[in-house]
Amino acid sequence: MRTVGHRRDRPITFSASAELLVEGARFNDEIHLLPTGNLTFIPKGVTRFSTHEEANQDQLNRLVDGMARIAEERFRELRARNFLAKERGFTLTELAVVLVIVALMIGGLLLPLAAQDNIRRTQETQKTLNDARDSLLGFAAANGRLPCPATALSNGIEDPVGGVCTLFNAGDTVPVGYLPSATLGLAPVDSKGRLLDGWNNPIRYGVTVANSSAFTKANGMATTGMTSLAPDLRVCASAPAAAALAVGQCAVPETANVLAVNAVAVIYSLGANASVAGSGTDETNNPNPNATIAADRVFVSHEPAPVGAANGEFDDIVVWLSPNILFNRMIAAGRLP
Ligand SMILES: [Ca+2]
Ligand SMILES: [Ca+2]
Repeated sequence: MRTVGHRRDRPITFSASAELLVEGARFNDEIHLLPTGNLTFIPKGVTRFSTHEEANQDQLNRLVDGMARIAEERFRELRARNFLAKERGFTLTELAVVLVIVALMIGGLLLPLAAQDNIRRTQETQKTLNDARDSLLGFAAANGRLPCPATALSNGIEDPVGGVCTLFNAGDTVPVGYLPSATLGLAPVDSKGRLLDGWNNPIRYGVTVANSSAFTKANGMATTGMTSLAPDLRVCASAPAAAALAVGQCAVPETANVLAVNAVAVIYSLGANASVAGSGTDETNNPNPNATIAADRVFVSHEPAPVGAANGEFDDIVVWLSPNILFNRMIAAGRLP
């Protein structure tokens, strides 16, 4: 038998007196005042038991049930708090660190992508230029001459057809225009029929006027004869000094700074900087929209150089036609004796 508060045990009777009912109600109120807050786990009202043991057991059961319920509620509460702590996301500091890392990663990815793109365009352009050179050899084998350059208005057709080629600007001494893609049957071309490089800019073409334009006139090479033919286009390793440029050479004497002294034709792309550059010391030698030097027989070719290089930025891609390869093909085709 347990005593709760100052309750006096009373004998169990089967006829509830008013005094016992009052005592039961008072007992319930006392239970409600226990230090468990408002939760006593004992429901209000009067419950009848046969024995005190049964009453005590019921009280204990309700306490145990109640405490278990509280423990369960606390557990759920704690679990919810932990979940919120885990799911609350990033603080501003953490977010800033993450953003810096992401920016670094993107920067690291973009740079190689841009570089890769440039490499791809360069390789594409190199192949286009080589194909163009092959097509010139084929054209020469078939026609006994080389084509003149195209103009911006000639729709990819050489201008003029089979003769002394047009000089495009005042002061020019060599015809330098666009590769005559339509005459050669090359693609892809723009709306003006000009073969495009990897940056979608038209490819340029210059051809020698040596031997009174024998290389572009019908049967000019055969008539002049191999031993007399002296193509004169220069491809220099860098811009010639003024004295050399004045005589159309890479150097004086021409024993240095020279890649070719007898090119028949030069085919080139202005590179990625076509629209904005071309006036640097080296690029200005390859006629382009931004160059100021008239078209002459001197061209420059070397590895790309960045902005700020001694002779300025350089990204032109230049190939040229050797007279010996041309003669070889012409002989094979029966165009030269
Ligand atoms: Ca360029
Ligand atoms: Ca030049």
